[in-house]
This record gives sequence, structure tokens and C-alpha cells, in this order.
Amino acid sequence: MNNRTFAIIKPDAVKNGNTGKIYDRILKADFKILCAKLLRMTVGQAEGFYAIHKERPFFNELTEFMSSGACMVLALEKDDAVNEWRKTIGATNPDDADLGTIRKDFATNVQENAVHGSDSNENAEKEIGFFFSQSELIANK
Ligand code: IDP
Ligand code: MG
Repeated sequence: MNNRTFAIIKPDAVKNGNTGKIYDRILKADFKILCAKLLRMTVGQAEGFYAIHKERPFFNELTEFMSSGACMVLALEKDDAVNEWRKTIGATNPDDADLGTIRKDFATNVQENAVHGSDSNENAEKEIGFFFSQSELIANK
């Protein structure tokens, strides 16, 4: 069982002033924040990050959205972190998300859905490595 996952507070949530509220949800759900930073992705970075979705019809609008403004990227630690974070954020489409989940409370629609969460341990490690260096993660241990 992996104890790390990767999260993004997406540009819609940052623009809507929800960064602090979502950060608070992360802490209240007992995740340890190994590292967090505010950045704006280039289109190229967004394309690299979402490369697994490049054949999907919404790929261009997704990468445009993800590079449209600042977002906060986070490396999170908790037992069974990938599954725990997916439970905390809820379904991709906020219409299908359970009450009390972050997407239910903060998402605008299926694309502008407030947060990202890794879908597997393997992808969590890849995604953490995409945005964080080893020394940034060790610094907060
Ligand atoms: P996930 O974020 O819940 O893992 P994925 O299927 O991996 O969902 O899709 C990645 C992201 O692509 C979603 O979070 C959302 O921003 C966007 N997305 C997913 N499905 C659609 C869609 O049908 N239309 C537009 N954007 C979508
Ligand atoms: Mg996904």
C-alpha cells in the first residue's frame, strides 16, 4: 500500500477563491502535506501531465483550462492515500459526487471540477515526480 498521492487545486478553484477552503479540507481529512506550490502550467506542461488522455475528445479544452491560470500542486501523505484522496474529492462529474466531497461542494462542471487526484499508486509516483524534486519532499519530513 502506497502512502502518497498527488493533488491539484485546479485553476477554477483558485480563481473562485477556494484555495484556502480546499487546503483546509485536506488537513481535516488527515493528510500530511509533504509539499505544496502555486504555479501556472504552460500548455506544454498540461499536455505532458495529461498525456494519458491525449486521445480523448476533451484533451485540448482540458489542457487549455489547466494552463488558464494559477493552480496549487500538492504531494499528500496518508495511509492508502490514493484511495482516501479519491474518496475525499468525489466523482469526476460533480452531479455524480457524494454529499460532502470536495467536487460536490466546489466544482463548476465535469471539466472545471476543482481538484485532481491520482488514480493509482504508479501514477501518483509519476505525477509527484512531474512537479516535485526529491529534495522538496524530503524538506518537509
Ligand atoms: P478524474 O480527474 O476524476 O480522474 P479523468 O477521467 O481522469 O477524471 O479526467 C481527467 C480530467 O479531465 C477531469 O478531472 C476533468 O477535468 C476532465 N474531464 C473528464 N471528463 C470530461 C468530459 O467529459 N468533458 C470535459 N472534461 C472532462
Ligand atoms: Mg484521472
